[in-house]
Amino acid sequence: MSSLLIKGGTVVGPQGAIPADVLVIGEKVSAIFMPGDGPVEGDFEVLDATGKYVIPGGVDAHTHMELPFGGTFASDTFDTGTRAAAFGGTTTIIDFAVQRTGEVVQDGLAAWHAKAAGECHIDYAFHQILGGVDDESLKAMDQLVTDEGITSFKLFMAYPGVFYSDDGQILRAMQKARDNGAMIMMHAENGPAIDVLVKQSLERGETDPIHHGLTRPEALEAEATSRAIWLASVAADCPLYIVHLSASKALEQVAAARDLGRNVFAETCPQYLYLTLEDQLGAPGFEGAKWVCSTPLRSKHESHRADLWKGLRSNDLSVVSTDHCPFCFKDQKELGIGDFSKIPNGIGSVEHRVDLLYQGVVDGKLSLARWVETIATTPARMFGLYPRKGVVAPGSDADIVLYDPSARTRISVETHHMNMDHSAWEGVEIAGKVDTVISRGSVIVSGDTYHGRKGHGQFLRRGLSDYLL
Ligand code: DUC
Ligand code: ZN
Ligand code: ZN
Repeated sequence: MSSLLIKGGTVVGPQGAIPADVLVIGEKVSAIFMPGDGPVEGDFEVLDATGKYVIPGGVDAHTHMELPFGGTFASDTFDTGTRAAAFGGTTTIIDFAVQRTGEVVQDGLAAWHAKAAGECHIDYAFHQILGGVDDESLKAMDQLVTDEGITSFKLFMAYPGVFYSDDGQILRAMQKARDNGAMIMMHAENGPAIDVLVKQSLERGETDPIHHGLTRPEALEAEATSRAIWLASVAADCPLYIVHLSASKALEQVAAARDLGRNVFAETCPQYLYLTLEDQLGAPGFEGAKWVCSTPLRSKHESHRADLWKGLRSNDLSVVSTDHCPFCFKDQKELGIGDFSKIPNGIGSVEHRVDLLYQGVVDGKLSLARWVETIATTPARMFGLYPRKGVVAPGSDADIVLYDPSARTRISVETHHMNMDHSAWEGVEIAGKVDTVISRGSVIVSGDTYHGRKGHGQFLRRGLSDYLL
């Protein structure tokens, strides 16, 4: 069995930062020592972590590899997307298996297993999208929780005719989740109202990408968020997790529910912390298509970004995921030239989340401990992967990142590993860098060199969320 001694670094977890050495035996963390107290000789490789943070590998709880969407497919496969994730210090993804209306849930899940099996470079798990809530899919929810290790279900209040569920369907799924302990993940935007605004906008001849954002106003995210929270209360406080929260008023709804002690949680994504409606989505011509995603980027003239950072500090936002849903500009985003509503929705960031959030530490917006919590520990706990993932502790999987705060990262399409012909983060510089990435005891990235392999990643059956009352 191979062994590694990670020496001289600073181990960071939710409890803070402590200088310590970490012994890895096989695929697991075996022991943590006071600096220098570990074994001095033996059959192990020494990794010098002097000057580096030793953190748990990132857990990205929201990705969409190969998602069929808007007449095309998300451009990363499980192969390209998980390799890119590894380069960026993420060692676990939770992707979304899809059941479309009329399909059997288990068939949708089987299709996702077929896409991912043998292709992944890092460990992976699935949530299940329910595109049609009926007697059969409700029964399937129990089976997935009990037998398949799928313990969270995404519903959509948006996208009528595609993934949309009405309030009655949502309530039924929530009641089922209350019974079996699963988490309901909600895409909270009022889809029917958005469709009216989109139609009116197009009738006025407004076709540019910025109208994607203008027709998905904050009020329709806040209203849907509030409605989801009320529906969950009717379902006896069913666990509810709002995905890709982007707007201040939606966050207010989540914070109010949490103040009441409710089982309500939310994530945001790097794009909402940094990018804006005006500067990116409103870029000249069709350029803004690169930043078409839902929920949309919000106005820089309002307080969204500052409020989201505050929400991360206060734990009203518990997790940062990417909603990685990449589309190339050529032939994919271009499907929406002349009609913003036909631009495939999504931004690719799976490679950059750990770095982008570290920049929040550098900028004084997040503590080191909170960085690790939001990118690794909390997503692992939220979705039943803890303590196997999300922490550097004896017995946990040796998914470890050595992060170098004295190096720099410059993001560019020229250097990224995602299967995209552009970067939503082109030219962004981070005052830190992923140095070494270890997945289940194997060094898969060191510096800019890749040592991993397709097929190393294993499917993870998940338990119930740690946070349930
Ligand atoms: N939002 C996106 O931006 N892409 C995929 C689906 C979604 O909800
Ligand atoms: Zn969504
Ligand atoms: Zn998504």
